[in-house]
Amino acid sequence: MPTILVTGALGQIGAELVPALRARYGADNVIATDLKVLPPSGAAAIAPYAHLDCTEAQQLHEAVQRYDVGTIYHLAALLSASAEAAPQLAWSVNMSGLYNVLEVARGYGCQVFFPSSIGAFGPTTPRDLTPQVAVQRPTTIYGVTKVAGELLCDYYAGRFGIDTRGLRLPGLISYVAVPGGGTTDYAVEMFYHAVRYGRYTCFLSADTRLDMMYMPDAIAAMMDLMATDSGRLRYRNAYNVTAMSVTSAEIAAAIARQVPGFTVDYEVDPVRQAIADSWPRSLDDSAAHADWGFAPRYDLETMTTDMLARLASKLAAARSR
Ligand code: NAD
Ligand code: AKB
Repeated sequence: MPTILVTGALGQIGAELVPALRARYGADNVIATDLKVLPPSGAAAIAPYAHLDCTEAQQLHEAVQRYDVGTIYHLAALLSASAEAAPQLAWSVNMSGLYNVLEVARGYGCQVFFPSSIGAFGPTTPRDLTPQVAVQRPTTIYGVTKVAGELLCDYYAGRFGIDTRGLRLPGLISYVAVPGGGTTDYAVEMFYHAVRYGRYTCFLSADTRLDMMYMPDAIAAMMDLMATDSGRLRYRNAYNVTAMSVTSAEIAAAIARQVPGFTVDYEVDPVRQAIADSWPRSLDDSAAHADWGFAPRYDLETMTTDMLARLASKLAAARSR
């Protein structure tokens, strides 16, 4: 089978997507790549691994040629808070990276997965049950790169016949790798702090409501979308997907039901609060359900139970080393 290449593979999603792809398609058929240069022991632990800067077109061409790549999961990007702190770098990584991936896909006939985000919407979008097709005027550089990325994927599909597929992902909650500079990082931090300290200071207000999803559902959604018969896909830019629409206080309450005495206080960071306030409170993901059978398994309660159990054993194992 053609090889799968994952860019940005050492991040929050890649840390779980790569093992899942290897379990389904075989370890040797999935090449993990990232900007990070790993020591030989680190690279060996996740082999096959290659250093790859997606802003360097030549590196992508060489990797696709060397490994006979047929599918690219393009995860490399700066997330919303990091992007707002370095907008020029965000444009370069998020846009040049995607352009290089699409160009190499055009040259070698690769299928491409592009993760968009709830950040592709803005304050003029309807915030509740945001439709699949809606106004997209984001006010963050992250959102600008996500909308432009969606349009570019659409263009390459229509103009060159490239098999591009994408998801508008909500905030992802996971325990394997820590999140990499997003506005929704508080949702993950809350779980870590509950297990470690029994308390957390949240950088968004208690009533901030955003869409969230547990990582196993996100990984399944990406792989299911990529495996779907292409004739079923009405949208080539990105499908809305979500599992729960929750406030910070509701996540805190769900944790407190299982970690007695857990408390959260709130010290709002105006930059990240403004980003969150410009995003949808809930997405309408009926197109994903209808077109390719998207069906998340975890809600807030079941996710909380699993997250707390997995984190407790992970942190205990780390302490005993
Ligand atoms: P992350 O920040 O955890 O990981 C990104 C990875 O990209 C890092 O390992 C980083 O080293 C790498 N990288 C940065 N610049 C690079 C470059 N020039 N070349 C190659 N690699 C580079 O991000 P993530 O959470 O894993 O997100 C992956 C993708 O999913 C991103 O496009 C992000 O916008 C999107 N997304 C994530 C979430 C979420 O909650 N995690 C939600 C919506 C969308
Ligand atoms: C972020 O907060 O930047 C990401 C996202 C929702 O795109 N987690």
